[in-house]
Amino acid sequence: MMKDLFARLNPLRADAPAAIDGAALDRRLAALAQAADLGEGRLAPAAVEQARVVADRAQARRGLSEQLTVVAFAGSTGAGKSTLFNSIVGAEVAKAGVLRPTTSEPLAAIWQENPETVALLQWLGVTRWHVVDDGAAALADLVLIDLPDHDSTHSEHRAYVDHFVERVDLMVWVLDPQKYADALVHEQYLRRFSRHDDVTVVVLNQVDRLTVAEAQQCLSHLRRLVAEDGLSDAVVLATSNRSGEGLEGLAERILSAVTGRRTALARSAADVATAADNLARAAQDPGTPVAGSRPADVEHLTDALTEAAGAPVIAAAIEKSSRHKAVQAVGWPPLKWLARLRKDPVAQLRLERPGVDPRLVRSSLPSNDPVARARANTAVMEYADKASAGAPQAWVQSARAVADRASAALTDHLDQAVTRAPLVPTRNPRWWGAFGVLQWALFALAVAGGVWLLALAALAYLQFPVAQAPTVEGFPVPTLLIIVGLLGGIVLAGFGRVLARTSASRAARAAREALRTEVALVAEREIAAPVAADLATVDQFRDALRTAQGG
Ligand SMILES: Nc1nc2c(ncn2[C@@H]2O[C@H](COP(=O)(O)OP(=O)(O)OP(=O)(O)O)[C@@H](O)[C@H]2O)c(=O)[nH]1
Ligand SMILES: [Mg+2]
Repeated sequence: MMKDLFARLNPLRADAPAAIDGAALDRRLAALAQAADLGEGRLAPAAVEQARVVADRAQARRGLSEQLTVVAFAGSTGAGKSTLFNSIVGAEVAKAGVLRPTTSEPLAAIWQENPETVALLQWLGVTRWHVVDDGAAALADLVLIDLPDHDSTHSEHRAYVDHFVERVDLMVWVLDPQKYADALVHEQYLRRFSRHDDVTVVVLNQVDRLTVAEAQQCLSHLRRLVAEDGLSDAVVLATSNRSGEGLEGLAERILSAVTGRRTALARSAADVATAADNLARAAQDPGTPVAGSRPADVEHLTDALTEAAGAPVIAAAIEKSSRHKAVQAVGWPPLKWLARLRKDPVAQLRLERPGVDPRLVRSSLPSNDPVARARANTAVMEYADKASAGAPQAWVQSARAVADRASAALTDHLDQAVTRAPLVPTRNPRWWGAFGVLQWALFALAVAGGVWLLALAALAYLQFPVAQAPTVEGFPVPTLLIIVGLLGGIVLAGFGRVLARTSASRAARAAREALRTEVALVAEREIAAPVAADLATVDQFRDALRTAQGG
């Protein structure tokens, strides 16, 4: 029967099931392996593991003869797999019967027994095979397998199906009019292989038991179900072993799979694409562009870290210290010593350590305190979330993990930024010197006036004839000297205070800027750069998946 069936067919009419060659499959396999590597630690381990298993299996199939095409009949018990197998082989090779289930082990039919065929059978796990010797040269490269039922009461039958469904090149699902809509075959098998249109055939067998109208109805319902399973391009045929209907169509499909010599490649390509789909699903990729490192976000992060590094405390200390020193410099000379009694807040914070390696010292700053640390962490996490916006969920998580790891050492880095930054002004404002000189001059005037008056009083007391002190507008000059000296000193001190306040807030601003410059380097190096490096792999992952999916 086999000979008759295939003799009528013209193998040249047979098209290759998919336009894929070995080099293209190798590229897709490499892309899948790369995507799995990039997913490692980011995606659910099962998805990564599954991708690797698929890649390994496809690689193993690549190493076996791709000239040979493995076609298997699977389906529910009693659907007629073994009978169909015999019809195709053209001999009673497989046992078919009324006792359910009949077939309990896979059985292969081969048309040439050579080392390649045997190696392939061994890899498939087939232990029983029949060598057909009917001279059908067109089928020399076919390995046909009859499987046990997938819906068996015997669990090992289902285990066989699960094993073979992952390995054979072309799956032929044989269903019968009673059970073709069973959820089991659709949900547990066909749906899982929605990428496998090219290498899946669904057969509605035993149509001789239906009227022509019923057969039409069943077939179109089955076509709909198969399309809903995602296999809209899969071939769906009606057959009967009794009437012979549809057997030629099935034989033709099998022949085209064999002569096209692309079925093994197409099957592996479909597996690779499915594994890539699963990786994409595991990554929860919205497919939107990744925000990445945006200058405004880095600025925002830098601001937050500058605050966390203690900018408010430092600025306040610098301001206070600057005012304090200004008062010392321009204050009224007799009272200067009072200012010296107060402690310099800059010294208290240990901000001034000329010539000391900043890596070796710690400041006594609030970056060490838990609130500042928490604030820095929040800012870092916010940054990671902003940068990873649009990325697959798996990368949103990994960017957070990268940022979290970076945060651990952040306190130290911020503290070093504080010690590195030139916070304390190295030079005092010039006007301090001028004011100081002026203060001393005014004080000297007052002292001179006082001494002059005392001298006059002493001379008068000692009854010396004393000339009147010179006057200006009726005021004696020594008295004027005292008044001008004292008043001038007080006014100058007051004026100095006002100026000191302005220059102190300038010094505070400069300190804040200097700190921010150092913190910006920390933010870039410790946070933005590692997060960006992590997110750079999103494009690689997406490209790899696209390649693996055949896009
Ligand atoms: N009417 C009709 N009966 C068929 C057809 N194909 C097979 N049968 C009969 O259906 C019964 C089961 O056939 P098998 O080929 O053993 O079925 P199977 O799918 O291999 O069953 P298991 O090995 O148990 O999974 C047998 O009695 C066959 O003669 C068909 O096209 N039409
Ligand atoms: Mg059987």
